[in-house]
This record gives sequence, structure tokens and C-alpha cells, in this order.
Amino acid sequence: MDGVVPFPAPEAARYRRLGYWEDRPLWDAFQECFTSFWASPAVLSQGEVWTFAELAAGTERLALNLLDLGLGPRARVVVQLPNCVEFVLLYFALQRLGAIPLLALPGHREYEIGHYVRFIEAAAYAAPPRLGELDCLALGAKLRADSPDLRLVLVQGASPGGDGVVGIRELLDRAPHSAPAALRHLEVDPSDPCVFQLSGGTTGIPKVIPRTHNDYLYNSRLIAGVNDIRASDRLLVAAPIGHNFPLASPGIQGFFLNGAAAVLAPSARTEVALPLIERHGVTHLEVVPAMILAWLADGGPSRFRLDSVRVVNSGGQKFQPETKRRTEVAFPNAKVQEVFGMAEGLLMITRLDDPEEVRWETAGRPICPDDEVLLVDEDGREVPDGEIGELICRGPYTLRGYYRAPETNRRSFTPDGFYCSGDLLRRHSSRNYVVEGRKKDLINRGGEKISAEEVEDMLLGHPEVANVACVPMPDPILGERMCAFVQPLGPKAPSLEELTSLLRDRGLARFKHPERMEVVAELPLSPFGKVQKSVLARRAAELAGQPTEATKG
Ligand code: AMP
Ligand code: DBH
Repeated sequence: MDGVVPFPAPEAARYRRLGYWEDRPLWDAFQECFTSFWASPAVLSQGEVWTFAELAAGTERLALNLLDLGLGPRARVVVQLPNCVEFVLLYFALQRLGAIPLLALPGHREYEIGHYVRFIEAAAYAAPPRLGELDCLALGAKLRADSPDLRLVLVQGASPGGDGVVGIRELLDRAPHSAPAALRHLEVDPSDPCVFQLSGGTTGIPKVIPRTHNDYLYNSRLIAGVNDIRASDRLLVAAPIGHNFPLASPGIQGFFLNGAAAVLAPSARTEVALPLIERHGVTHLEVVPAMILAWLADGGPSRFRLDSVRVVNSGGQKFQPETKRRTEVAFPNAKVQEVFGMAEGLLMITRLDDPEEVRWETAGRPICPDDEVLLVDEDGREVPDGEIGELICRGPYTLRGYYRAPETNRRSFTPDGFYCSGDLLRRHSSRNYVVEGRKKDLINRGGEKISAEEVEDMLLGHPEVANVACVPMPDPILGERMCAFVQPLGPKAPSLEELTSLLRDRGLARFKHPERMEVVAELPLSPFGKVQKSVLARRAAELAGQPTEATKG
């Protein structure tokens, strides 16, 4: 497919021979699993229970109606749904059609959604009527007017009326024109992307990650295998459902493949998520550290019964050993497993039977014997064992290139196809890996990655800003927040509010707004003339927790 970098033929043949790739559409595997677990509950959400049989029927009905509306193999759809059963039905209906969802986050705003719609030439946009202050219906109408490819807006719930807008619930009830046999004639190539994931992005707007049917199914099967999943188990989905972690690592895909159910939490707040654990006897969690820290800070564990939980997967950001210990006290029957994952592919994880010291201190090791993980220095040479190097990786479920991004791909991949993660790690004596930092220029805010460059580029558009550098500032709950160092053009510096209102006007997601601003006469430069972000990051670390100039005195 145009814009997708394929796996080289010899490696693809090897992955098939070893049985990693099953050479069938993702949907095919789920159809089989829906049939095997027919009467069991699959999704519990907002008081509704959907069995696998109901998912199978709903998915078929939705797929046929979408086919009637013109979607089919390789049609692209930007999906921005919250944690709801419509997401699950639409995701599998699109799989059934061989269409490709791009999974945007509920926090994205006009700027990001507009970019993705145009970039992938989306035929449809799926969203709830509103997401906070974002009027998704108005955005959908605007996108339809501006983007020649976008024909259809799919809305969570009932049809709100209006041209080209249809409710997903209505499509579940509507009798389709196409007969079920029409679905059997669709041709889906298992080497095509089945989904577009988003990377946290190292530069500019987050990059689009094509995950193929072959690699994405393997990804979920494999990591499910180290999660002790039984058919009676229940996963709480509290992070955004379209993210690679709760969707596929193991996520709903890994749970469904084992006949187990997903409980969808509309929010990760203590008062929403913890009662769901108690009510539904949740056995597995997939969380970012910031979620657990907030639950502990709210005293949640003393107010709700959490003893059904056996496995707490934590990923997205480093989880401190002390917090892992506190988590295991709060969840008396659970073990914490740290997942070092990426939407690009590679998954490393500690194992439930690892010695405590390994589970506390490390971020785990790869899940496939053919995951090639190297730690390299600036010149691309492997560092001696025990020393810190940049993680580069290649394997049966790691991408070979971002979608339609030849220039980024030259920078982010070695000539022999290793993805250069920008993460700095060290090998532990146990053969696991310890996260030591990162090279890439991004801020990890509670697991949500923000590209510094994307925000800087917009801030440079402010008439009073001469130069700006955004760096991470340590934070006890979120891990990091963003601090902007601003060099003003004239004597008067803009305020933080002026800068964030500019970002809001441009339609940039709120989580990407800087939360602190420091005015500097000049940004520190290296002898070469590059802004020395390491100097600014150290300064931000000293400033963390102190009042800003404006609030001092
Ligand atoms: P993304 O490319 O947006 O999917 O984000 C993946 C990145 O998240 C990795 O390259 C790491 O920088 C970071 N990450 C994920 N899991 C962990 C973890 N357990 N500890 C530290 N960093 C992590
Ligand atoms: O941060 C991530 O992208 C991530 C973390 C844990 C991920 O994609 C995953 C597990 O699958």
C-alpha cells in the first residue's frame, strides 16, 4: 500500500514460517473467538452487558450498514470515541470491512483531528457529539466542507440529524441493503495495515503508525500469554480505549482472544474507576503510573474492595519501585508488572514470577525471542553490557516506517530497519532492562507524550515571542509537566495565559499546553548554536514546585 514501508520479504517469510504471522485478517481471528465464547460476557459498559454473540451480531449489522454507506477495504476512518461500546463495535466492524481506523485520543482538538483527516484522506470521522469544550458535530461539518474525501460523520449514540451525519446506534438497528454474503467477498490483505496508531511523536505532530493484520494479532496473542488471563477474567479499561496499551497490549484484543471480558470506565477518576473494580470483580488493570498515584492520593483503596485484582500492568512511563510496593499493598492480591511498550511495536514486560527485585527495579524484557533489542551509542555501536545506550529494535511486530513520512523514516530507522526509539536504557544483570532517560525531545505527561517541537512551532507564531524552548519539569503525580522558556521580542513578555490562549485558538489539544512559563533574556546555546535543552531541563527541575515570578512576593 502506498506510504507503508513493508517488512522485507526474507524476514516476512521467516515470521510466517515460525508461525508468528497467521496470514489472515485480524477480523478472521476475532470471528473465531466470538463464536467460541458465544454466550460469555465480552463488554460491560454503562450498565450494559454485551456477550460475544451480541458483539458478533452488532458488528455484522454495523459493517453491512457501513458498506451501504460506501466504506470498504482500505477506507480510512478517524475514530475519536471515548471508552464506550460503540468504540468496540465500530473497531471490529471496520476490521470486518478491511477498513483502517486511525485511533485519535479524546483529548485531541481541531488542529490534530483536521491534520489526521487530511493526512490519511479519511472517508469518515467517528466521535461523540461533544468532548469537553469540543463540539465534534460542528467539527465534523467543517471537516466535511473542507476535506474532499470526508463524506461521513459517525456519532456515538442516536442520529442527531443533519447531512452526512449518522448515529452508530441507529446503524445497529437499521436493516442493511447489503446481504451478509457481501462481507465474504471483500478482499483483505493481511500485510496491509489494520489500524493506524499514533506515536507520541518525537518531532512535529505525532506520526502515524501502520500496524498490519499479521503483526497486530501476533502482538496481542503474545503479550496476553504472559498475563495469566482466564476466561472468567475482567480487564478494566480506564485509559483511552484506542491507545495501543488498552486496545492491544494485551488490552481488549488480548482479553477477547482468551474469552475474557472488558469493563469500560468512562473516566479514570477514583470515584468512577474504583467502584467498577469492586462491582465487576475486575482482575486486571492497565494503567499509567499517574492513575495509580491519584487513586492512592485520594485514599481510594481504603474505601473500595480491590481484592479481586490479580495483575496490575503499568506502562507508558517509569513506575518508581516505591510506588510499585505501595500498589501491591493497596491491591492485596495483585502483582505489578511493568510494561515498557510503544505504539510502534516492541513490548517489554516483567513477568509475574520474576523475583521481586526484578519486578521492582526493571521495565522487563521483550516478549518474542525474535525481538532484536540493541543498546547503542551515538555512532550506532553497541555499548558494553551494563552501560547506558539508546534502545533500537526490530522484530515481527515492530513497524518498518511511519506512514507517508520518508524524511522522518530516514532519521528514525537504521538502514537495516531498526527503529531508533530515543529511549536510554541499561541492561540489568537479570537480562531485563532499566529505563535511564531519553534522547528524544518530548515531554511524558502522565504517559501522554507531547512533542516539544510541535508546541514550540505554534508558540513562535506569537508576535511577542522571539524564541521558545519547551522542556519537561518533574512532577510528583504526572511524572512530567511542560515548562516553556520564552525569550521575548521586545521589553514586554507575553503571559502564560496569552500563550495558552493562542494554542487554544489554534485548536491544539489541552494536554499539550505548557503549564509553566519562564521568561529569559536569552536561551542557552551550545557552541554549535543549538538551544541547550539539557541546561533548561535542569533549571526546570530546580524550579519545580516553586512559585512562578508572577505569583512571587
Ligand atoms: P509511543 O511512541 O507514544 O507509543 O510511546 C512509547 C514511549 O513511551 C516509549 O518509547 C517510552 O519513551 C515511553 N514508555 C512506555 N512505557 C514506559 C515505561 N514502562 N517506562 C518508561 N517509559 C515508557
Ligand atoms: O506508552 C506506550 O505507548 C505504551 C505503554 C505500554 C504502549 O503502547 C503499550 C504499553 O502497548
